[in-house]
Amino acid sequence: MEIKMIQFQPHGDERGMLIALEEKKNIPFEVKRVYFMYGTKPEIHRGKHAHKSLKQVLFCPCGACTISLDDGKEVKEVRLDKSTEGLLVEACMWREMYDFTSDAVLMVLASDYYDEDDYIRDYEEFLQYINI
Ligand code: T46
Repeated sequence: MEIKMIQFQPHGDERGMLIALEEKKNIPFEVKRVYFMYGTKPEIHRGKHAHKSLKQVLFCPCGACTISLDDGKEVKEVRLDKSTEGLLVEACMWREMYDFTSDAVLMVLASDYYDEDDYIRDYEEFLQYINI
C-alpha cells in the first residue's frame, strides 16, 4: 500500500505562518465538507470504518495523532504531527485514529457531504466489499 502525503507550502514572514488549501490544486478533489476533531482523549480510538467512495485529506494543524490505514492486505501507520503535511485517504481504506495529544486538532477535507450510507462499519463487510 502506498501512503500518499501531501506537502503544504507554508507562507511565512515576520508575522508568522499561513497555509492555503485549494480544491483541485493542492487538494486533489472538490472539497464539499470540512470538519475537525478536538478534545479526543489519548486512550480513545476513533474511526474503525471505511468509506465506499469518499476521499479525504487529514492533517493536524496543531498537536498530533496517529492514523492507521488498512487496505485489507496490509496495515500502515502514519503519525500526523506537522501542520505542513496532509494524508490523502482514498476510498475503501479501513481507518483508525488514536494516540491524540491533548492539544490535537484533526482537520479533515472531504470530497462529499456527510452520508451514513457511504460508511462500512463492520470489518468483515469491508473485506467482502473489496473482494478479499
Ligand atoms: C472519517 C474519520 C477520519 C456529522 O454529523 N457530520 C459529519 O460530517 C461527520 C464526519 C460526523 N457527524 C456526526 C456523526 C456522529 O454522530 O458526528 C458524530 C461522530 O462521527 P464519527 O463517529 O463517524 O467520527 P469518527 O471520528 O469515528 O470518524 C470521522 C468521520 O466520520 C469519518 O468519515 O473518515 O473521521
